[in-house]
Amino acid sequence: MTDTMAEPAPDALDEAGLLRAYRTMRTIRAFEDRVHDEFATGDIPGFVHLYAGEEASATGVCSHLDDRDSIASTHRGHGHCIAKGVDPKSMMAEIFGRSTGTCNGKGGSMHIADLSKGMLGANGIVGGGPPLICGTALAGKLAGNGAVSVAFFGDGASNQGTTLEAMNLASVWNLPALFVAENNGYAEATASGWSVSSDNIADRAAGFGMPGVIVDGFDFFAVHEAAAEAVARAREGGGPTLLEVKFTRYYGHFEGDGQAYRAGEVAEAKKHSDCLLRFREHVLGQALLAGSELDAVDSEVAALIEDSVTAARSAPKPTAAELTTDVYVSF
Ligand SMILES: Cc1ncc(C[n+]2csc(CCOP(=O)(O)OP(=O)(O)O)c2C)c(N)n1
Repeated sequence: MTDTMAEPAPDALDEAGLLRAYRTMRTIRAFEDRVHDEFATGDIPGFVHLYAGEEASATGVCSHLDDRDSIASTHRGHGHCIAKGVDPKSMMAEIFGRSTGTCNGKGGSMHIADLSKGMLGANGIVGGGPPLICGTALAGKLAGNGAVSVAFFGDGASNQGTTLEAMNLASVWNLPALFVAENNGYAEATASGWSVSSDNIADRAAGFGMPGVIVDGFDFFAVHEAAAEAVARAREGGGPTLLEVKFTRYYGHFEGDGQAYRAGEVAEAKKHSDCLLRFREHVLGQALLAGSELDAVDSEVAALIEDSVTAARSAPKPTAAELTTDVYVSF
């Protein structure tokens, strides 16, 4: 590429785009697997909810976004952060509660935010994200800069009044917004069939006058394609979309969850549906990438995660004198 050529669009699935997508999904998986192991040592403070198994959703959606775009996340937010460009090293330090962390060690797993990347924050309040992105979407619309705002939320959060009000408002105000319902089949231990009133969360979109799209969340390419259409529509002034992404979460609801409510579905999903395996099969089958390129990404990511943990463990914790700093932020 010459100096005068523009960078490729973030959503282009050329060789660089495919490698970027694979690296993002692999980074999320390796990050989550390692946090699972580190949590078991007892050295990570607070509550941790892991995203492993759901990587194709954050990656497929965020591959269409840039730094002017905003996302709001959930309590299961590490994957969304990584896909939106937040530094995994600073995230690991944050999860360990160290002052080198993204939020100087005061947010922890459930409150990682990086406004420089348009990451408005992971969120301990179920259903807290959708209203937030109505604010940034309205700001983008008024600024006329083409910025799009995305809310990720779970099947449980889809039943919250805040989520339903936000979708109504986004539609009434024709906001550049995307609502991504990440349906992993459970809200804690409650199966979605017990709490969601229709077979598909996306069916509810009709009631809000927006398109509702269902996508296989293990298939990066399917998410990428569906999100491309929804993001383009929002950028062009066409208003919001509800995208329902269906998959299985690999770990328990939180670290420490005994998972008595489910049996063999995780092993089944890992064996037959896993997003990384499927991606690999697809790009190798179509000769889009070489196996050695993917292996190289795996090694680079493994080294990055190792580094992140070593750095986090040796970093200082915030001092008592810093108790009241970083509490408020001007935005
Ligand atoms: C307003 C609110 N109500 C209840 C809770 C407790 N809670 C934490 S996570 C969770 C389940 C969320 O399920 P879902 O939205 O499907 O997301 P998932 O955990 O499956 O990713 C609940 C009820 C909370 N944090 N906030």
